[in-house]
Amino acid sequence: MRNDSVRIQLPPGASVSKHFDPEAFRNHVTVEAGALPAPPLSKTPGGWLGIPGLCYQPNFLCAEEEEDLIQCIDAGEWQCDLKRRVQHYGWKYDYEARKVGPTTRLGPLPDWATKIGQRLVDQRLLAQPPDQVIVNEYRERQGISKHVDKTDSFEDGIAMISLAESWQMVFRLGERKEVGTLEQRSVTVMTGDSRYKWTHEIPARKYEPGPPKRKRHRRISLTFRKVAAQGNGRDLDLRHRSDVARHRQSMRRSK
Ligand SMILES: O=C(O)CCC(=O)C(=O)O
Repeated sequence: MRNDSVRIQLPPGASVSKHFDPEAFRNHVTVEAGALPAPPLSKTPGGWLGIPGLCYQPNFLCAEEEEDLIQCIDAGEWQCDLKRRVQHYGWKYDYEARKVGPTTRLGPLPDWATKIGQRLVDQRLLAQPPDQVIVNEYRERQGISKHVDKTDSFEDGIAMISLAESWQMVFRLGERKEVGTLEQRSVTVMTGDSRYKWTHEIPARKYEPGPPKRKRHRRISLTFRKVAAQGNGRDLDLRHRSDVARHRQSMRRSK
């Protein structure tokens, strides 16, 4: 038997029809059964595309799971006040005020989102269970402009799952530009520099460059986040840094 294979002996006449999920089995053995310490947080060495803190994992979902998820999402209610359609779960993100707040709590995540959130934690892709999900639907030319997810609304660790089509995402920091294809069924996780220093965007265009060049139809992304606790360390740190800057400025003025 190879190291990465499992042999199960069945009684004569028995057959297995259930899909065997090797990743879930590995997690059961290494995490739930407690026989071995939990594996370290999955990280692409040096970061995917050379971006520190960026992690990419193809085939996070199987084709059947992807299909089921698209069905669940299409049965949900789309919000149509942006160019692209969105759905919010857990907490509503207020695009005008550009934040989540105590009044924007929607309730617990639906089952499908809780299960995926748990898998992200089990696979050490996220450090804590997410409590907010935004579903984005992009059709043809639609995209999302470059941005950093709000640091005062969301914690470190943001997971983006891609469904239906494989489209490129562009990451930028100053003069640097990196482009990666988010394949359908993959997950991309931003932590550290990739989450706080780099911007990310989905270009608005009709075709994916390829090769082969492909006409875009529809991509759905599921973004999993943890809403930041009020006054968490990072907020205080940012406040502290601006206080320091203000203090330095007033010292310069008083000289
Ligand atoms: O489409 C994606 O995968 C990313 C979406 C995104 O950047 C966002 O919701 O802030």
